[in-house]
Amino acid sequence: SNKYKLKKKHSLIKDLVSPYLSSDYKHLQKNIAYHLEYTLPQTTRNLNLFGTYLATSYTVRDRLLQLSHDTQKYYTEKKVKTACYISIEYLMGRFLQNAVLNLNLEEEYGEALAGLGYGLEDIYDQEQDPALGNGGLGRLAACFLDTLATHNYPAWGYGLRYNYGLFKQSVDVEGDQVEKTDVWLQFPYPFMIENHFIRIPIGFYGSIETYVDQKTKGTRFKWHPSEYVIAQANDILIPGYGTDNTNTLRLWSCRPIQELDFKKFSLGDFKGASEKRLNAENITNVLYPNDNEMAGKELRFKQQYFLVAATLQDIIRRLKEQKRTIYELPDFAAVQLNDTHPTLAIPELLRVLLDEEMLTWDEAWDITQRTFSYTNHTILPEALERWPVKLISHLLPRHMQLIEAINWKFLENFSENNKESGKLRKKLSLIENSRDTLVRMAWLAIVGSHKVNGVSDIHTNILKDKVFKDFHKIYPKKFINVTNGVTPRRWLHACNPKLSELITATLNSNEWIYDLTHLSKLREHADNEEFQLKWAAIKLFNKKKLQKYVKRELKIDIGYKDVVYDIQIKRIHEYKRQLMNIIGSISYYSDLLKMDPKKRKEMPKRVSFIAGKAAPGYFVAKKIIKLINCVSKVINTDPEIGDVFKVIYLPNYSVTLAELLIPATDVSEHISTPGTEASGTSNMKFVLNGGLILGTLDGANLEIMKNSGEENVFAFGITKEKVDQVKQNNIEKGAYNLMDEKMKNAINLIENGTFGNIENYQGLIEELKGVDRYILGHDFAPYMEAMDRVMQTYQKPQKWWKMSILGCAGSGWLSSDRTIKEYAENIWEIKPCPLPKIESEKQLG
Ligand code: T68
Repeated sequence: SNKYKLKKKHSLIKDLVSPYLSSDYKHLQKNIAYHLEYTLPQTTRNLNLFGTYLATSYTVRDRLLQLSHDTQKYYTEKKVKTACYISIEYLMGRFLQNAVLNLNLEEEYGEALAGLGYGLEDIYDQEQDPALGNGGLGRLAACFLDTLATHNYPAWGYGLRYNYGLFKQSVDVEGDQVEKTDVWLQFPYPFMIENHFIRIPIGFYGSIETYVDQKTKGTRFKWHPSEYVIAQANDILIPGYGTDNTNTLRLWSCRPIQELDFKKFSLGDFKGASEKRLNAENITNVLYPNDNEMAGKELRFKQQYFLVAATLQDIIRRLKEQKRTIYELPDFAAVQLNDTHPTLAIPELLRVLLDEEMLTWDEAWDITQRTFSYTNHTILPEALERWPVKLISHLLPRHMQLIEAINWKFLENFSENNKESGKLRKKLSLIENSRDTLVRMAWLAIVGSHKVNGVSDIHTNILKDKVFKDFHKIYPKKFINVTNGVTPRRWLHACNPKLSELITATLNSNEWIYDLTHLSKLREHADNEEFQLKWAAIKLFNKKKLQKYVKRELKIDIGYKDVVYDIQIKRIHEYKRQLMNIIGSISYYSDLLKMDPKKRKEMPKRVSFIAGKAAPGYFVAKKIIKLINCVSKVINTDPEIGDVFKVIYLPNYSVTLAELLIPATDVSEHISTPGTEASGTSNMKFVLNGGLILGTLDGANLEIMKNSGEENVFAFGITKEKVDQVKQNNIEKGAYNLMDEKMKNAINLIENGTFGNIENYQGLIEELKGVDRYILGHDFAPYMEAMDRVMQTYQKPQKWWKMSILGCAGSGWLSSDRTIKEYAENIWEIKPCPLPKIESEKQLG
């Protein structure tokens, strides 16, 4: 039979390729040479670092392809339930090192490349970061993918392949942020594989046809889009650490239905001939560069629909390929909505089930709710998505109709009879009647999902008690907490190899790499002087690496021995309070200047690093960057200060830069106004690498304090419950009147022009003196006091390193492995499905 022949062909091909993929170093070398010779266009020119990086990457990709084929085949045989993570952003970071480590081929590749005259590190360094995300939300998705593969969960990631990632940032002579397009695809990216077999048509605009279903005599609807584009699949294969399971991240790029309009072309209208192509390509052209803010642009809305429509068709196609019925969808796939950006998946699935599969409303709604779940990442009102009804009706008329139907059926449960329930209906309505009529996407996501989760304890409580209070009353069981986590593979094992080695040697096992709870055994070494010295020596080594980078890139000389490296790295946002940090530096600078020179020289030394991008349209954030740079210039060139204190702004923050900074950090700042940072995830990465936290009672800081011990965190400031009162006082009495004297003095220095023209900072200062929404004035004194504690503690090495070790020892629960286990068990109901070991020669080292 045909089936038999196909099976035979499969095994024939496998037999033919498997010797090719053997992984001793000689073989790898042959494979690299093969790709240099036959895959790249010109061997003579490719015999350089970059060409060798490409060829090496192709050999890794070959191996991943085979593992991925085996994985998909095995999952299909086992009829497993799959998690599908839909996210409009993935902040993956570099791929090559991660893949080589996860495949456990570092030694072999090192040897193979050495034989060709190259160092593995230099080859790794050739790769560009694919910057298809903004910040925490996108990076979380990337950590989840690593964990899902490592722990053998059947899972898919779905996202968009933007032509241009997040902009590249530099700083001009005036200290302003300059944005440049990130053309990451100008060179081949070997780890992304265009899948020519998966091309899916996506409709927009058009009209709705109404007709009577002859069988049921009920009314049915059909959407006739007036425009189509194609969703083209681009696959990135995600290897797990120490396992053969290799999952897929499928990124859609938008193509036109027709590449060129020949009619227009032959009439000489060359521009018109390509118009449709350009319009289509536009959809996946750029990543919107906002973090924690809604960009209310039509093109963004199109991106969102394009992503979910392609993804759902892909999932349903795979379901049907397995000869399963549409009723089985919730047992086939658990679809997670990463924030509200993919919420249109809810009306889209409903449309497919009603208009194409011809299910009844009740059947379709039941399947929809059982399929989806939704993660909220922010409570900032400016970030909660609301889209105009007018815009939705125009672009997706049938979806708007369905959203109205969902709303109507949902509100039916709440009578209109009295004033109270009338008020409640208004609050619960998916459609808001303000100046514009708007759809509240979070409301839609809550109603259409079976589970809604926040990303830290405090954040989930705020969702339940405040932001989604009325929904929580109606569906108390729907809301759960799943605290974020980070992958220990990238964020310790790969980025801090020396610490990784020390931990493995101390615990006598490398099991911690995939079961991080083993770190707790480091506790017994926390007081051990010899161990402390080793631990401290590694920090010093990592600091030296950073010091060299600063010298090379910024031409600034900083010390690293007996100098505290204090770091705040994250997107620039008012709520994250980088402004408080830099005003703190101004204040400290002014204190230093007032000191007796002899005493000043003896002060403990500190370098304060700040890095992070501002959204190009976020005027205030850009002014904060300018202030940081201008302050840095004054302090760093002041001969009175010398090496006692330096302020360094590092441009173009990225995953790769974070991998250099985090292992080199003594203390990191997570100083958001209580109640504003949903979780934060870099705080977790620092603790994992023996960095201490200087932080507010916000987000995951609180849980870190609980698990690593309060005494091992430099915490300061008020609880979130007290914030409203402080804000109220600011409004009533004027923030300036309540402001700390030292902060007033620092602001005075800005105003008298010490850091350049005051006009630049007028807006920043007016806000601080007026309402001060993020209560910097109130928190300034405790912040400075906490920094002082940091500096004092650093003078007592035994105490410091003990804190550092205990922090790390208590960070087992910070692994995204723990997070994903909770998603798998409490939301998705999926189980690990490891490939049998026989299928590969690879063993864990
Ligand atoms: C972050 N959110 C949270 N948003 O700020 C952070 N927003 O506390 C949390 O740890 C992290 O998510 C993971 O849960 C974001 O990063 C965005 O990037 C974003 C992007 C587009 C629109 C709105």
